[in-house]
Amino acid sequence: MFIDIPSELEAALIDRSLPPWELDGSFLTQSTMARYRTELATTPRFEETAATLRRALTGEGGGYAVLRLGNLAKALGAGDRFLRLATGFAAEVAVPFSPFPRWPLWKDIGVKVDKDPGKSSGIGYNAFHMDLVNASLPPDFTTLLCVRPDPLGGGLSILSDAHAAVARLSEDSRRLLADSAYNYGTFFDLFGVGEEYRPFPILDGSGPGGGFVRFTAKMLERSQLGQAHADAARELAAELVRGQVSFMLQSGDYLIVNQRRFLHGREALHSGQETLAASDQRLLLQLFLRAGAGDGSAA
Ligand SMILES: O=C(O)CCC(=O)C(=O)O
Ligand SMILES: [Fe+2]
Repeated sequence: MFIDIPSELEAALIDRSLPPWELDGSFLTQSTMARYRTELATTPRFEETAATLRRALTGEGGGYAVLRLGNLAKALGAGDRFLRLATGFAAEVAVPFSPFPRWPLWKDIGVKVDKDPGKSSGIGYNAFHMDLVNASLPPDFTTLLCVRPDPLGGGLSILSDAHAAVARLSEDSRRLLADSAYNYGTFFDLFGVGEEYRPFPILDGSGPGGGFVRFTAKMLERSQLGQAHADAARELAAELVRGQVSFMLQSGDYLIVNQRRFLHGREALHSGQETLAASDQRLLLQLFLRAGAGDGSAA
């Protein structure tokens, strides 16, 4: 699931400068998509690398990938030129968009020592979840570009195959998870992700978001749930941990997760975050992708 960029492709990409992207509402425009594709398609081995990426995300047994863009980040810095290349790779998978109208296309996930430690940019354990879990149409893919890992050595990324975890549960638990008995968080001012979904079933194979295991372990502590439904959700959380893989994102690593297949999270950052200057703290950039109809990524 780790994909290296062939060195001749790296060399060509370092010489290439993609134009700024344009947005149509919260989505990257078709003309930016076409322009990036045309530019990148002429670089050596780009098409095969993009195909490898798509296969890792949507092929048999796949569901996430880490594209290793570290050499490009080193050569270009983590500024606009590098972000345009990362956006170009993302656009080979699906359409980049921002569900948050007030945020730029790439949203910072830094370190906030005063925030709820279990939430995005908090310093604690970020339990298994899907992003925008309480939207009727969550992003098909969530992507995280690592600008800087935790210099103190914490913050392993965790991934788990959601459907494999569900398959290990008892039929009783699965029946409970299919009830519209779950809720999480608030919902306001979001674009491109449908309506608020509350309450929702965790297993909803038939709805507009068919195929999602609509789950966040954060609901176990932060939402009011009935006893039996909470127990089933806790079993699912435990199975996700049992099946997890973990790895450290390095500078320039680009993690892409197919939210219809895998759930993600992050181990706690190392203690001592408050002693670091903001410019040294871990920094990721987040981007979401919407699959088009019939491109196979919804499978
Ligand atoms: O910090 C991380 O590695 C993951 C963050 C995350 O999953 C989120 O903000 O939704
Ligand atoms: Fe997340």
